[in-house]
Amino acid sequence: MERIGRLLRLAGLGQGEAILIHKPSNVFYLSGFTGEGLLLIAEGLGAIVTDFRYVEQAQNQAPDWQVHSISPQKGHIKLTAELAGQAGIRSLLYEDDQVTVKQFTAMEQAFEGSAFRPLNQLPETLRQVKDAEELGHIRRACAISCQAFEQLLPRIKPGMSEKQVKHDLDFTMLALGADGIAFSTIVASGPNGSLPHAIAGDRKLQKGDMITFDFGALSGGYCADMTRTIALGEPDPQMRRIYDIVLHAQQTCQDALAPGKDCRAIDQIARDIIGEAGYGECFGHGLGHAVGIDIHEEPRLSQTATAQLEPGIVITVEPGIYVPGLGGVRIENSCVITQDGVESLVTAPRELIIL
Ligand SMILES: [Mn+2]
Repeated sequence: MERIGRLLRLAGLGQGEAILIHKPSNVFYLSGFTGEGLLLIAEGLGAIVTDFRYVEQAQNQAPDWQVHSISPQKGHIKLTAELAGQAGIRSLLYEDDQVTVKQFTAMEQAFEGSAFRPLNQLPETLRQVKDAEELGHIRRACAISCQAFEQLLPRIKPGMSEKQVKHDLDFTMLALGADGIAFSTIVASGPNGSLPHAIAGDRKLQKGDMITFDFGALSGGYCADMTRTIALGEPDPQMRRIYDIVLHAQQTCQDALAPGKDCRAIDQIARDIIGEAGYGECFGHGLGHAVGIDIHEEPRLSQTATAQLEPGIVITVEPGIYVPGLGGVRIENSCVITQDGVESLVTAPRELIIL
């Protein structure tokens, strides 16, 4: 319940005010509950509203919380409104980036006479700085990902399809103890590498291909995120040069991470390196994003970022160059900001591997 205390302090809730949580990642972060349902939180009140399927699970995962089960006559919103009424709640903070218009209409009816205002992503603000337990999960997810990649490499052969390689990598992560896959694994070979979010398909690997792998294991509810680009046989000279530019950008930006650093300035370092090498137009996405329960969290390293780094933030550094018709290169580490600098949780080598 320590996270609830911090949330209540951050929100500065007064008498008769409560917080409603619908977003699954926030439900998990605040309560530990991984099933479907919502949270009603106020001073001295922590309630999970769920259905029959999850009652026992909620009691086990969130032993300090009241667990309430809906019925055919009383759905999530009606039951929550009843609990709020009993607690004297007249004002609610809700997730306006999650609740649907339909749900909000039902809330206004059920919580008759209550005032609603946006929660403004306060749980996500708390989630930016990871505690020791969270870092342990992300560290393990990254270690599994690196180990799986190392095991996969000798099995990659010309003639395999991107899909076959993807399934092998996913299976290897699971066999090594991952609870799941953090997001759909990207395997992009040859010219497909110019698509930053390519979908692994039936294209067969050929000698001379560069292949980009963007993947991560899930462990304890937390994501790893890493990208490596390798060559299957001697690559095209231009691709080799592109690799060296991206590697230089990745290393320079990662080394620049430290508490107090400006997220926008870090992104600019990559943009300057890639721009000066003549590929500015071929790097169209942000340099990185925080990672945790969700694969994409705040803060970001981007041209519009306003945040500064602080210890405990886990953030990716993933510059890339994408040339339509030719291919692409991206190299990505998930890094934790430490008291005086940075540590990469991804330990796989970044230098070009030629199979
Ligand atoms: Mn990423």
